[in-house]
Amino acid sequence: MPNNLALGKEQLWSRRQLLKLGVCGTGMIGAAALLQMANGKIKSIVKVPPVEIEAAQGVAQPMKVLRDFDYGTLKRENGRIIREFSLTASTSIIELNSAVSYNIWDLNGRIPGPTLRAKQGDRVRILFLNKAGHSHSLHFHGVHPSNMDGVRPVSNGSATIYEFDAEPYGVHLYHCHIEPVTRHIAKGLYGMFIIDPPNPRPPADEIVLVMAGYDVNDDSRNEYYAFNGPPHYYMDNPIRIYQNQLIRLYVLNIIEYDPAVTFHLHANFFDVYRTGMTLTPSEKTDVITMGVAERHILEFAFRYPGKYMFHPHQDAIAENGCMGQFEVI
Ligand SMILES: [Cu+2]
Repeated sequence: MPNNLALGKEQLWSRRQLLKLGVCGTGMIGAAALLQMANGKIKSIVKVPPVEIEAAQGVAQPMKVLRDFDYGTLKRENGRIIREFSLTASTSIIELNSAVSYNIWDLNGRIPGPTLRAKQGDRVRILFLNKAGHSHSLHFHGVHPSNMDGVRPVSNGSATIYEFDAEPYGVHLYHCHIEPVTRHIAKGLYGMFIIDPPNPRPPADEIVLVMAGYDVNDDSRNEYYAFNGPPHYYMDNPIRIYQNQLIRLYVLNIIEYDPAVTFHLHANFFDVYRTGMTLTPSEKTDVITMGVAERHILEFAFRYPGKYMFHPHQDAIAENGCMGQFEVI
């Protein structure tokens, strides 16, 4: 069974990559050749190790969140393509460890919310339904008119539509903007919003990491931290990646109450594409500082197999849950 699953996932991933590159239908061999023409360094299509996603994980779905991109539903209206997304806010409970549960607001039954993905210039429409028992909103980072800025409250039980052009390309985010904003974000109402450049980036194993904190005793300080939902998850369940495979991390810091954190990767250096708004890296480092809502693309490949940790180098934050590891195979 695991082998069948593995094959299925790899095929699925390859197809998704090909779809993104617009070469679907040319077949695997043709596609691989096409990639070689596009970039002399690329030897084959992207290889992604199989991921076993537990069936019922509730609101915390860290293995799914890693490589789960929501491209929306494409519709044609008045000769224009609309990329339509649906986001529903609800209430739920996340298990932070075996002893601590925490009430949160989720989006589409998960924390962080879905990673929405569009291409620069797409018309984007977000149908937002609020069933979370309190007024909320969705404020998107990017360029859009004032009335689409998502700061007006959407009362419990009602819905609204946000519509704008996806620009500029980069790694952006969306979050609730109802006061106290710190509280509304810290309780789960955030997600990543990736706008791809007109010409796609080179193929890579693309991975989403969202750093967040949890203030469970209302003292405006975080007691727990995490990547993609539950604390410490990727320490116990390392993220498997392939040796010498280009890895593209989309990293967001949405930790409230702490002014900034760093992101550090062990035994390697990464190329930094600040806010994902460039096609060439601005620097190479192994630790980068990120203020609240800052996000970057970080690229690297591992030369040697084994396990390698990643975490903020504020070690107390790492030790309270914002810590994980890659397993290079
Ligand atoms: Cu809110």
